[in-house]
Amino acid sequence: QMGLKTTLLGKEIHYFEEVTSTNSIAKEIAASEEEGTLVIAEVQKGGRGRLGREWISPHGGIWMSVILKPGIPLRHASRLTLVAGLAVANVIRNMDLDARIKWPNDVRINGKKVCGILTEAKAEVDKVDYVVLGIGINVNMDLKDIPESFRAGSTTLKAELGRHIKRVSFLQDFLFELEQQYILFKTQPFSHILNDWLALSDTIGREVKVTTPSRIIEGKAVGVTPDGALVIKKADDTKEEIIAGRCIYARS
Ligand code: BT5
Repeated sequence: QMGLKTTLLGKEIHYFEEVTSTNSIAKEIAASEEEGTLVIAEVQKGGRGRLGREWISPHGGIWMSVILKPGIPLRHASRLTLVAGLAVANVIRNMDLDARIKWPNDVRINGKKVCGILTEAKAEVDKVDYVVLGIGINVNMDLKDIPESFRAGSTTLKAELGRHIKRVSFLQDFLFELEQQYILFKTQPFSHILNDWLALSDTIGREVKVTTPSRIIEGKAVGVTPDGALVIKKADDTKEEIIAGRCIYARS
């Protein structure tokens, strides 16, 4: 098809020039698709981040959603965010760039975001019917294609490497890596993946401020639970686990 090195991921690919959001399309078709189906688009007009935020998706990036059917409990779905972040970081590190992961879903180079991940799941009682793993990677865009308000915190692979990246071969390498990590996810204790993730994350040990829809928690990030929740030690020495939120590093 496009020279993929995978056996599961990308067996079926739905390719679009322009969509609202690949995650939205993937969710619409997920029930009738086999695991591994990919939705990919050149441009997203309504790319979504978490909690209603937008994801800028002009020409030159990789905007894709992977449909997975891991048959896991819903509370474990957020683990797949970590799996995807690890796979993205590994592939970028293979290009000699120092990619780091910021909890829960940002892959960054020199403190600038190059990739975001949006995991959405549908569950019957507690078991997931499907998980849609939405992955956006800034590959060949010019930084001027990113609105000024986001530009300072963003980067692209092209900007970091100073050259154009062949998106098809990048995608082949990424899908191969993601498939390897997904196989490990299904066959090994999650602690193995978590350890690899922790080794590439720059969040633990930092003073952070995490915003959730209901409140703001400040303190030191001291760990990640097996479900991917961030453990924060607050000023009064009590600990809190946060499963989802926006994390900002305090200056220090
Ligand atoms: C994310 O949300 O980082 C998840 C992004 C997921 C995008 C993929 S693309 C394929 C699939 N289809 C979709 O519709 N979505 C997925 P969050 O952590 O909420 O971060 C959003 C924030 O990142 C925004 O508020 C901006 O500050 C910043 N941002 C937006 N677009 C960006 C870009 N292209 N590069 C870097 N930062 C960006």
